Amino acid sequence: MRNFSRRSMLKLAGFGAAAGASALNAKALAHQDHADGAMRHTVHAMGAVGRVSTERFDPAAYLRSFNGSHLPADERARFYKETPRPDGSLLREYRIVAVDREIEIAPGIFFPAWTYNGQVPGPTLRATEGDRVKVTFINQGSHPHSIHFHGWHPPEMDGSLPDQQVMPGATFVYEFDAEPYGLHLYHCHTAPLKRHIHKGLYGAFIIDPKTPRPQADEMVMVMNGFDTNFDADNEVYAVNTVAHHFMHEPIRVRTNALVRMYVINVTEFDLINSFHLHGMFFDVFRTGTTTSSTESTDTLMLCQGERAILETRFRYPGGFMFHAHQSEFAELGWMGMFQAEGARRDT
Ligand SMILES: [Cu+2]
Repeated sequence: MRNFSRRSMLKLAGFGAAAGASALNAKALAHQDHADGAMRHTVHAMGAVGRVSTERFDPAAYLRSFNGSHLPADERARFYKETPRPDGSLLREYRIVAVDREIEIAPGIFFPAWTYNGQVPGPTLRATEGDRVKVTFINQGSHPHSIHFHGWHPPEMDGSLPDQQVMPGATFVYEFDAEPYGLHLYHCHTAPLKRHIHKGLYGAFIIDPKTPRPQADEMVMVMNGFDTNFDADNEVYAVNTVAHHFMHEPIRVRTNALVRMYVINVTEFDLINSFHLHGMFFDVFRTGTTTSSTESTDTLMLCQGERAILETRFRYPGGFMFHAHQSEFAELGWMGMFQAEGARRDT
């Protein structure tokens, strides 16, 4: 695998360099003459040049997949099963397998990942408060791993201590009640922790309140980064793993409809990450542990491991950019577009 520095990634992304210029369209390279004629500026295309194959992992399918809802029925049945319990709650059983797999994170850039069920992030797990969650974890990877869930659970289910590591070839069953409601995480908790998380062993764990949140168009956005040359610094950033994916394939939403984003920061090596949405404001439900919003903003800052539910309604049809407000992260892949369709909402 070739090594890429942050600078060479910036070049690949088409910023400030001629790299890949032949692939940029003429419109994007339109020149602007300044009044004094002394300076000529080039408007560069935004986003990586080329495309990442979505055959093995499609960030758009991941976006709206809960408990494997996008999978064919037989494939889903191998991963997830729900059984009603006498009190009206559900027993939710999952099968999660750790496997080493090379994944494509930007056009032609491959990363030797460690994955849950072959994907980064791992599948989104979703339960309702009071359900019983039972996860059979099988380690088929080359290193010891575990699953550490955020939320209430007894210490023996924590997956963090040395004697709780699951050796290659071994299996462990995690079982606990789903609480509290909110937007949580699961991730490997094997030392060195930052390496095990950064290699791709993480996923979203949503617990819905017993009285459900209002019907909405829901999506999961995991802010992640990849250190492709192992210098403890990320070269590629993304939402849902693939750099600039949603620049090429905008997230389609309807105007007026309630849009709910489950936003999680699992970026390693950078202390914070952020989510900025153009042209509107959104309501924030920090950690998802309230049903009334605590904040209205257009820029949300999240520390490592922090998450929030965001809700908004698109007022105008058209394209709206979203990206990290750390400009460098945006240029290295953490940037996307919404495409809103429908009638304009005049308020
Ligand atoms: Cu691990």
